[in-house]
Amino acid sequence: MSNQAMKTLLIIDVQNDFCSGGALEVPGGDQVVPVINELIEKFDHVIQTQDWHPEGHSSFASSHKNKEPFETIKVDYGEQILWPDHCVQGSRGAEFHPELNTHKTEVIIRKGFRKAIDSYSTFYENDQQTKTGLAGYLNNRGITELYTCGLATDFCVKWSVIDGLKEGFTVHVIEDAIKGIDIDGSVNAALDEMKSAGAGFIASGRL
Ligand code: VGL
Ligand code: ZN
Repeated sequence: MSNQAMKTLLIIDVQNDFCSGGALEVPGGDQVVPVINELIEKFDHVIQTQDWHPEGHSSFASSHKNKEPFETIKVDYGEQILWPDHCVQGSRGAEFHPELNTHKTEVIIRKGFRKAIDSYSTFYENDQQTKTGLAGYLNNRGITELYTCGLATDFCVKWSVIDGLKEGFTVHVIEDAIKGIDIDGSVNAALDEMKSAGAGFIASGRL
């Protein structure tokens, strides 16, 4: 099969908790939904990720004494930002946005399901070592090129893009199909980091 026929869309974490009214609302998060629904039609293969935490996950501020959301703590694998409880396994907040078209999705990679470790990237958990299996899956199917979209630009999108490049994939970011949380300029920093790592940027209208 030609490369062109393997064009793959990777949709990151378009879940209720990251959309309006959600526990970890990304400003304008819902706006990516119609853009992504149109994009899906233009791709041969669609993969989704789903943030999927057990109750009491170590990334939740509520799991730590005297900690508030958005404070940072030191853990074995470095620094961890503490979040409001979000994307709890089986909860409505963990479900995909009801208007997102998921029919074409071939595989859903769930992440963050180990209590002691967070996972922003859909390739490795936050220790930067434990693999999710996505690279193996893609290699197995001969998929070499990914077009990335979804939430949040400065966390799960950024780390998925950077680690995808590290794993040897060609990675494009669909610039009008991502939205970020933006903590102290983290969206602009993420865009710079993804560019320096070798990601291509493209507008959805050009696909
Ligand atoms: C995310 C923070 C915590 C994301 C997930 O999807 O970007 N951010 N969990
Ligand atoms: Zn999370």
